[in-house]
Amino acid sequence: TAEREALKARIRTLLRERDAVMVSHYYVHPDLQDLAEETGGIVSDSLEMARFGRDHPARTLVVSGVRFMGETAKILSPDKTVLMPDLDATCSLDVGCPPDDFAAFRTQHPDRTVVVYANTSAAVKAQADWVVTSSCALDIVRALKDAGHKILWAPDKHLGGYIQRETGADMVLWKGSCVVHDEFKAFELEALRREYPEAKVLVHPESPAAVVAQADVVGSTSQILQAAATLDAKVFIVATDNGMMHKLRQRHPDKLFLEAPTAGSSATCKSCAHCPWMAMNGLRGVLQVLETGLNEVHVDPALIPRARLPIERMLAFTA
Ligand code: CIZ
Ligand code: SF4
Repeated sequence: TAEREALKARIRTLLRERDAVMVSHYYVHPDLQDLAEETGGIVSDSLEMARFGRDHPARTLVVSGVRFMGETAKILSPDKTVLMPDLDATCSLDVGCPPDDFAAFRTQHPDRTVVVYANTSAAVKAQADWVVTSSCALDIVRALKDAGHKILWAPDKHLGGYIQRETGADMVLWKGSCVVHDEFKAFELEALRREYPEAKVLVHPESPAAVVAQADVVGSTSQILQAAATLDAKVFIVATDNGMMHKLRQRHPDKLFLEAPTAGSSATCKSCAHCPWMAMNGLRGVLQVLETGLNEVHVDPALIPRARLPIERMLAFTA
């Protein structure tokens, strides 16, 4: 619409004037994904968002995603200004892993190497040996296991369980979950697969084990994109936040992408898998923070050096 185009035009101008660049996650609204790419920013997963923000020369990063992504950007670039459309955009994994409770959990397992998922607060990252995202978690835990480490894992129990099954590593798991991926339903997925027997099934490992077990490819958002490009198939069933459908359909207009069924599936909403916090990001919010400088992400400076260490280990491991 005309209003959307006017918002985008204004944002483009302000990005230039403010020496700012947009960093968007695959799960946010398509407008924010496309605008980030058109203006020299990036749309990606949390690992590449972190790397891009660290390496880009712009003085201001506008992060469309959820709180932990803005915090990671700030931790890696404390001298940059990090703005987010809505500072209340959090994540059920972050909320479900309070720093004090996590410290107590760690104390019960002093002999274990602490590996935390990027979807955590700065105060939890500051207690970790390693930070991982879903695109590198498997490789990092496998390397740690091979080096003789026992693992303390937090917070996603499904991703942790998947890694445990794949690597055979000795892991104790925090029992958190993602409100979106936890809702994918194995029984309904079986039914959909019977309807589309030629479909390949792509599953994010934050999903329950019975859903992961039906996957042709288990992987992060970037790995799901890659599978859609490389697998010899025309139909895919995708179990991850449906924000992902935009990039999949944009890159492969000749292929059919079906959303894996969730508890909320119905005639009008076959799958209702969309993160309520990712949905808080919009063009209006981006424009507002560029105009006003409001919604700046702050991380306690006392936490930054310690939180930065395990993130930089991950970036070096995956470089
Ligand atoms: O579910 C999320 O928040 C994901 C997939 C984050 C990420 O690592 O990109
Ligand atoms: Fe967190 Fe799940 Fe939302 Fe990702 S999709 S930000 S893991 S609640």
